[in-house]
This record gives sequence, C-alpha cells and structure tokens, in this order.
Amino acid sequence: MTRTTQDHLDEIAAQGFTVLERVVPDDLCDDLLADLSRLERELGAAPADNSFEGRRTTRVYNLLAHGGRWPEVPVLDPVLAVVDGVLDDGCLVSSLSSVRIGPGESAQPVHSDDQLYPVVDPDPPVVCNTMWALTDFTADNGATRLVPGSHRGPKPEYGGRYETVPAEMPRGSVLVWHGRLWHGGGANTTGQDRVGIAMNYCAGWVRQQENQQLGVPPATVAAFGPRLRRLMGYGVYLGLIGHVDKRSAEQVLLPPQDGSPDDGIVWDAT
Ligand SMILES: O=C(O)CCC(=O)C(=O)O
Repeated sequence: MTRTTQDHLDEIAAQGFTVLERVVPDDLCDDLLADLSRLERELGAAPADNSFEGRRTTRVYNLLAHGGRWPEVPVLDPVLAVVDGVLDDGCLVSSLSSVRIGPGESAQPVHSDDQLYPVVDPDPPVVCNTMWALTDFTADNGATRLVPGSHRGPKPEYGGRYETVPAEMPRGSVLVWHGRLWHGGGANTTGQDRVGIAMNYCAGWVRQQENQQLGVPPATVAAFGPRLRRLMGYGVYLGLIGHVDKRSAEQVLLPPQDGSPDDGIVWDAT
C-alpha cells in the first residue's frame, strides 16, 4: 500500500522518524555513488580523527558545489514534501554531505541535530534531516541508530549510553527525522562500506549549518531551478528574513527565471 505524505508526517509526530522506502531511482543511486567515489579520490577525502565524524568514516561536505546530479537531491519530491510538512515550504538546505561508514567503525555518539541551537522544545522544529541509503542499511553495517520518541524530550547527553533501534532500509530508501530525535551512525561490523547521504534541512529563520551562499558559487546556483535557489537561501522568508535592500538575494544576484516568486517585502503589505 502506498503511504501518503500525511502518513509519514503522522509517524514523525508519533515516533520522531519515518522511512520512505525505495523512493530514489536506481540510476540516481548509481550516479551519486559513482560521483562520490570520484570526489573522494580527487579531494583526497580521508576519515577525520574525532568521535563525532568517526575514525573510519569518510565524509565529503558541500556536495552542491560539485555539479553532477547533486542538485537533484534536495528537491526529490516525496522526501521534500515530508520535510515541508515538518518545517514549512520556506525551509532551507542546511547541509549536504556524504557519510561512508567503513568496516570496523564504532557507533557514533548519540546526539540530536538541533543540539547546538539554543532552543527549548521547538515547536515547530528547527531542523528536519534525512539520510539517503545509497547501499542497503543493516544493523550490522552501521544503519543509523535511533531512540524512538526522543524528539519529545530534552536534548541527549552527548556521549551518553541509550537504547537505540537500527533504521534498517534497502538501498534507495530515505530516513527522515525530527531535528530533536536522538540518533547516531551505527557500528560497522561487516567488511563493506555503508554509504549514506546526509541531506539536512533547517527552518527558513535560522542560520544554515553549511554556509550555502559562500560555499556554492552564485554561478552554480544560477543554474538551479526556482525551488532549489530558495532552498539555498536566495529567497526571503515571510517577506522579511534575508532581504537585501528590500529585495531577495535571487533578485540581486541571479538571472531572472520563470517560476521564481517575486518576494514582496512584508512592510509593503501593511
Ligand atoms: O551516518 C549516520 O547514519 C548518521 C550520521 C549523523 O547523525 C551525523 O553525522 O550527524
């Protein structure tokens, strides 16, 4: 039975997360995996040496600066519809990075992704994040570990020990969670990599984790469609937040494009 956007939103409200099974087309998974391997090679990506990023985990940040099919990721329809329902349609790309958990990696400390935002019981949430499975995610290869229901509580103690469940899912599936949910990457006890794409969003009124306006050249953003331009932070949230002399960054910096809304400034309506 096909699950609706509302089914997924209900599940996030109840337990803090949901999985959209096999929503990423096979060819997109293949192309992203191949391009990620190329980028890791060309950028000389190697594991960091800290507990959060992992010591056998390879990450590439700022993927939207690298062309290829990465611009398709933030706007994949069934996933973005759920994120819009959790945040709202003025939400932003907060970061887009890869998480390749290699054999022998131990579990990442449990954390919540809004941990560093100084907000208490955010309603609506400040963050809504997603993890794309480019390989199957299993309990043994490092599937994301979750604490169901923890999105309703306080922030976790970083490094604390908590009962978790693995988000097992076949390749092509996407895990979506409320930014307060306690979670972490799992340990990989297999001989193969677990490859995920962390496609993270935040509310339109907070600062993005990766600076999308500096990290991705405006010439690259100029080729993005109207929704992705706004997700990058080139729009004006609620007619006020992010304006430049009462114009959007899109109007100031990018060539006009059909379908781009004309952001009126909120004061003009009063
Ligand atoms: O790799 C995962 O499954 C989760 C990673 C994560 O939560 C993070 O790096 O913040």
